[in-house]
Order: sequence, then structure tokens, then C-alpha cells
Amino acid sequence: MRGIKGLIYETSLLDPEEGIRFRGLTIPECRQMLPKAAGGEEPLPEGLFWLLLTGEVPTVEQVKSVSEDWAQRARDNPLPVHLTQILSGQLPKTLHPMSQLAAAVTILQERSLFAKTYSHGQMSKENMWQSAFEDVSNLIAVLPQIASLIYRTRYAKEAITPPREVNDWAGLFACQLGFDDKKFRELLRLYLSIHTDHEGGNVSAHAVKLVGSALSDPYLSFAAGVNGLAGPLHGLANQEVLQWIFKLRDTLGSDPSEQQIADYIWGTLKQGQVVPGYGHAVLRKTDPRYICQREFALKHLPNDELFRLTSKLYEVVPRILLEHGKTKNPWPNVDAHSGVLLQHYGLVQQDFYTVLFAVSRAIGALSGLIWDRALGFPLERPKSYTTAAIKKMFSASTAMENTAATGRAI
Ligand code: CMX
Repeated sequence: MRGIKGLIYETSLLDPEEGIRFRGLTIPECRQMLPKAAGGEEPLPEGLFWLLLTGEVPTVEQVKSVSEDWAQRARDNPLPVHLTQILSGQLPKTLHPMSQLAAAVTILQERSLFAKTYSHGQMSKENMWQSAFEDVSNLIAVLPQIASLIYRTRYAKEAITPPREVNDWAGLFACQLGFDDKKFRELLRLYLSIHTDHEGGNVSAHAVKLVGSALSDPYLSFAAGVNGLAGPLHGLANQEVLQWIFKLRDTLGSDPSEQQIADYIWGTLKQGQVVPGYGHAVLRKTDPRYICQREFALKHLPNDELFRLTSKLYEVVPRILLEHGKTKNPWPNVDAHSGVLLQHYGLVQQDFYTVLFAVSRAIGALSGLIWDRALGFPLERPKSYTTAAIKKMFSASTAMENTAATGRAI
């Protein structure tokens, strides 16, 4: 399916050379133009939501209204007791946080207005987007609560009381996770903005779109996207990157030479494994999401040991992947950098990283889903063939070509 143009997706478009544009805006433009928290430098994810949904750059007031709306929805719809009980102890510790997140979102589905309206026979194609919008807003409002409960339970952490000046979605999320550091809040605002959307064909966004096309409600659709994001070739790569770098550091120490790094990469490739964080199905240049995280690191943590190692990898991996000759894109993607920043601020539990990606992806993929329902898109149902049918089709066309060439049937 690579490169087959088969989907309409309004909220963002990915150029192989230039990277993602959110409603026409590049990441540097979003960082410059979208409203920020008071005294902050990074865009607020609420602004991305507004931009993706409406196609317009929001004002400070408009972004504030989204922050207030989500906070109000979270207060009005606290997590049900059965869900908090399940998340705070009843699930096995071995269950991956992404599986916990998918389960939690599915459990919350019972509050879907979309499903209720449909089952009461009150839904028409014209009004579907409205209950989709309600569900999406209610779900995004409580995702930080769900994610932070998973985090605090799994790693025995405590939430902190938000300082008075913190009232944005990402800032409050940082406090719910137990972090009381201005720079970490800024990092989370950036992180949750840049992971929102990457056009419609990536596994998580496409899963949301596909499942939504059956008129499954936004909760069920998003749970499908979470399960797709949990794959190591997609969102789980941010966890894999860290594990790979730590193994490298354990083997070579924290200041390896270029030759040692090159040999290590060859070792990974010769074992038939991928170098996590490098390569992309569409991109053919360094991911601008990588670049902006690198800029953040250069500004705030230039001497961090892991960051220095990540920078060295940036110099060596592409050269080796090119020499290896298989990978179409030898450059780093978003996942090559994100874990290093989180480690610096003390969010060291790698198996939680993809949950942060998922919380952000909700903003993009679910904005896309609202548009799918507004535009009345039909059930997605590509045609499939059996191998036998394809063989028959080609043997028939080969026979026809031979007939045309020789003038007789064979
Ligand atoms: N290391 C080693 N080999 C790689 C590679 C990497 N980083 N990236 C691609 N390849 C290999 C592929 O496995 C494939 O090999 P085979 O022909 O033996 O199957 C070959 O190069 C061609 O693949 P491609 O067309 O360049 O890449 P795909 O579009 O098939 O896959 C991706 C894209 C991202 C899955 C792949 O580059 C990869 O596995 N990267 C590492 C995992 C990763 O970082 N994933 C995160 C992507 C971003 C995200 O979704 O979050």
C-alpha cells in the first residue's frame, strides 16, 4: 500500500523532504505562531487542537477557552470508580502501560454520546460530527488522568498540587504525573504538540479512521489507534530507542569512539534487527520533530550525557544505514530523541513513553475522526485477493500478451 493515494485526511500533510505540516504550518511556524503558556516558549497542545480542527491559528483567548473547556469536562466527568479501581491495582504489573491505556479507553466507552445517540435512532449523517466532537473533547479531557493514574500506580508516584499559574492541559498533566519543574512542563507542551498528527496513513491515525468508518464511536476508534501505536515499528520505537542506547552504553561506556559505535550498529544489523528511531515509511530527511527536540536539548541540556551520545549516533547511524543499503531513509525520526529528553527530567520509565505519544496522538487522530464524520465518509473497505486469484489473474494476462505477440493461443 506504500505510496498508494487512497485516503482523504484534512488535518495534516507529510512531505517526504520537508516533514509534517499541520494545516499548512511547519513545526517551526507552529512553535512561533501558536499561543504559549504565560512565560513559556513552546506551543500549547490546545492550540494544535484548534488549528487541526478549524484550520485557523487560534488567539490566546481561544486557546484559553479550550484549556478551560477540557478542565471543566474533566471535573464534570471524573473517572468512574470501577475504572480507577482497575487501574490502581487490579491489573497485573506485567501488563504494558499501552495495553492498560487501551483497556481504560475501551472501558470508558460506556459514556459515549455518539454510541447512545446512534442506538436511540437519533443520528443522521448531518449531526454525527457533533456527538463525535463531544466524545472527543470528553476523552481528551480525561486522558491525562488515565495516563497519570497508570504511571503513578505502576511506579508508586504521587501527584503534586499544580502551582496557581498552571492551568493548561499539558502543564496540569505534568503535575498529575508528579513533576514540579517548569522546564519539564515546557518539554511536555512541546512533546504533546509535535506528536499530535502525521497525516492519515500512519498505523495509529489510520486505525482510528478505519475503525471509525464502521461508525464505532471515538472511544472504540481511539482504542484501536492506541493498539496500533503500541507496535515496535511505530510508537513503541521511543521505548526501544532508549533500551538500545542503554545497551550500547553498557557495552561501550558513555564516550565511545565513532568506530566503536559503527561496529555496534553493524552488530544490530547483522542480527537482522532494525536500528530503532531511524528510518521512516514516508520521510526522506531528518524528521523536523527530531530537529525541534534537538533544539530543545541544545538550549536546555547541552551537556547531558545521553544527549551527547544521541548526537554522536546522529553522526554515525545514517552513514552505516546508507552503506547497509536497505533502508530508504537513513535519517532519525521523532522517536530517536524523545526518550533522552524525558530521561533528563527524571521520567525514566521507558515503558511509559508510548503512552505520552498516545495522549498526544489523540488530538490529531480524533480531530481527523470528527472531520470524517462531518464529511460523511463511508465504510472503508478495500478489495483483497487471494494469492491464487492473483496468480490466475497474471497467468491469464500473460497468456493474452503471448497471444497478442505470437498471434496464437498457448
Ligand atoms: N534499521 C535497519 N533496517 C531498516 C531500518 C532501520 N532503522 N529502517 C528500515 N530498514 C529496513 C527494513 O526493515 C526493510 O528491510 P527488509 O527489506 O528486509 O524488510 C528495508 O530497510 C526497507 O524498508 P523501508 O522501506 O526503508 O522502511 P519501511 O517503510 O518498510 O519501514 C519503518 C519504516 C519506520 C518501520 C522502519 O524504518 C523501521 O523499522 N525503523 C525502526 C523503527 C522505528 O524507528 N519506528 C518508528 C517510526 C516513527 C513512528 O511511527 O513513530
